[in-house]
Amino acid sequence: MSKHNADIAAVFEEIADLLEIQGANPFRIRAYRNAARVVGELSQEVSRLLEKGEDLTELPGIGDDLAGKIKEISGSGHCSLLDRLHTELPPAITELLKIPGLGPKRVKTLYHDLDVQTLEQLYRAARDGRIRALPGFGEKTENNILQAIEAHANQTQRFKLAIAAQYAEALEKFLAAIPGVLKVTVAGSYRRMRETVGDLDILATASTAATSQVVQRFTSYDEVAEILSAGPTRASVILKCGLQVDLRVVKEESYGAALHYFTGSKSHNIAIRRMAQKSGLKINEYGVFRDRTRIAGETEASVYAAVGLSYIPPELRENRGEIAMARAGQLPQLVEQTDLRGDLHVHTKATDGHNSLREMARAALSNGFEYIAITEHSRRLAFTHGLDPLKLAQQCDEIDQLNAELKGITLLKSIEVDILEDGSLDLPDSALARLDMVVGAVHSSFNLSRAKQTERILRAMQHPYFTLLAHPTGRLIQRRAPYDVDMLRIIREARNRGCFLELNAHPERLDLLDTQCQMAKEEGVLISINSDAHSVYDFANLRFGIGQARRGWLEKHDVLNTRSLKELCLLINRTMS
Ligand code: DGT
Ligand code: CA
Ligand code: CA
Repeated sequence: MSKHNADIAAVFEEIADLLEIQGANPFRIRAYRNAARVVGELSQEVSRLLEKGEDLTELPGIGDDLAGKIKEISGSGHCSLLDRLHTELPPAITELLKIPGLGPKRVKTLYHDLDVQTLEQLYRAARDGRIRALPGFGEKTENNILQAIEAHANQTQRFKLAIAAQYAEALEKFLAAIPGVLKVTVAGSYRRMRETVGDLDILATASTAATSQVVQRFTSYDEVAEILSAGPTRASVILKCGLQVDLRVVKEESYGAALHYFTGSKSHNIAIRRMAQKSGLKINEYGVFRDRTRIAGETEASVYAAVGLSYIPPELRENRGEIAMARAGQLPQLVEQTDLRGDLHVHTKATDGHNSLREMARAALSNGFEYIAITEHSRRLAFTHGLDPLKLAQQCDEIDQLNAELKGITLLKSIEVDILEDGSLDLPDSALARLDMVVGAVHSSFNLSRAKQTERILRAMQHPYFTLLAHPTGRLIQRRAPYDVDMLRIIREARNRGCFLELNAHPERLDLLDTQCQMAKEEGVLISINSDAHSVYDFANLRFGIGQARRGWLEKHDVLNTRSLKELCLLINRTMS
C-alpha cells in the first residue's frame, strides 16, 4: 500500500528532528524540512505522480537524493535513513518532542548535557531543578516543561468518572471491611466529581494495631496488577485496568486535614494555605498549626473554620471564587439528587431504548419521581428507528392510556427532535402540537463554523414549540470535542424564549460543562438534569449529572426538574390534560 503525502512529510520531519538533535549540518536539516513542506502541500498524491511517471526533481528543492527517498517511502513505507537514525539515537527521544515548547534544539541540549532520553528522565530532571541551569532554559521553562509533561500524562491516562466509580466503590467497600479500619474516603478529583480522574487517592483511618495490616491487604487486593510502592502507612498500586490507586492511612486527629489536602484541587489548597499563612497559621496534611500547636484537623470543617471559612463542598474546590464566597458566608446551597422530581429525557424500546413505556414509568416511580418526559428520537435518526408523525401519534395515545391507569407518576409526551442543519426541526408543527414539551438536539453536521452552528441552534430555539436543548455541546468525553458554538448567545436566547438547557447525565456526555452551568445560572436560565435513559438502570447515572451540576454551582432552584409537576407545567408553558 502506498503512503499518503502526509505520511511521507512526517517521515521527513522526523528525519530533520533527529538530525537536528544529532547536530547535523543545518543545510541538510533544512532540506528535509523543505521536503516535508513541499510534499505535505502537494495537491496530488505522490503515488499518483509516480504512477504517471512524473519527474519529482521538478518539485522545488527536491534533488535526486530526496526524490529517491520519496519513492522509497511511498512504495515501502520505510526510509533507510530514518531506520538508521533510530539506531543511533535513543528510541524514545522523539517522545520528548511531543512536549510543547521542546524543539530539537532543546532536546539536543537535554540529551547532551543531562543525558535525558525519555519522558520520565525529563520529568525527574525538571522536578529536581536540573533543567533551569542549562543554557537557554531558565526556571520558567523548567516549570513549563513540568506542567506540559503532567498535561501530557493526564491526556493519555484519564478515566471517565463513571468507570473510576466502579473501581473506587469496590475498593472502598473492600477496605472498609478490613478489621480495625474506621473510615475510608476516596478523595482527589474523584471526590470533586471531575468528569475524568487521573488516579484514585484513598484515605483511611484504622486502629494503631491494624494500620500495617491495611496496607498489606490493600496491596494484595485481587484487582492489583502492580505494586508501585508500599510502606507502613501508604501504598501505590496499579489495577489491572490501568488505574493507579494511592492509599494513605492517617491518624484520626489528622483525618480532616489529610482529607482536605488530598481532595484538592491543588490550586484550592494553595489558596487556602496562603490565607492561613496571612493569619500566622500553617496548614498541611497533618493539621492546622499555630506555631507547634495543633488547632484543627480532625474534620475538614475544623480546617475551614480555623481559617474563618464555612465548609466548602468538594465539587466547588477549584479555586473559582468559592473561597471568597465562603468567607462572605454566601456559598451556594448545592443541588442534591433527592431534589430531583423527574427526568425530562427518557427513551423506550419504541426507538433505541431497551424497556417499554410501562417499565420506564415503574422504574421512575421507584426512583421517587413524579414525572418523566418520553423523548424518542425523530425520523432523521434512522438507525435509532426514529419516530415519524404517525408513530409519534401512536405513542402519544399509549401515553394517554398509561397516564389514566398509573398512579403517582405522569408521563409527559415529548420527543428528542433532530435539529437539522438549517435549524429547522425534523418533524412538522402538526406532529409537535400535541406534545407537552419539545426537546431538540443536534446529531449531525458537527463541523459547521461557529457562526453557522450557533445560528442553527438559535433558529431551532425560536421555534414556538421548542422547550429544551439536549446535550448542548454534543461532546463525547475523550471521543468527540464539543462543536463550536457561542454558548453565551444560546443561553441568552434560551432566556429570551423561555427555553431551557439540559445537563445530560450520561457518563459519556456530562453536557453542559460545569462552567457553562455556572454561566446559565448567572443568566437566569434553568438547567434540566436528565439521564437520557435508554433502560431502567440508566436513572442511576443521574448522580454524575448531579456531580457536574454541583461543580457548576447549581442550586435546587436553578434546576428545572426539581420543580413539582404543576410548577413544571407552568414553566414549560403547556396546560396538562
Ligand atoms: P487527577 O488525579 O489528575 O484527576 O487529579 P487530583 O486532583 O486527584 O490530583 P492528584 O491525584 O495528583 O493529587 C490529589 C490531591 O492531592 C490534589 O487534588 C491536591 C493534593 N496535591 C497533590 N499535589 C499537591 C501539591 O503539590 N500541593 C498541594 N497543595 N496539594 C497537592
Ligand atoms: Ca487523583
Ligand atoms: Ca494521586
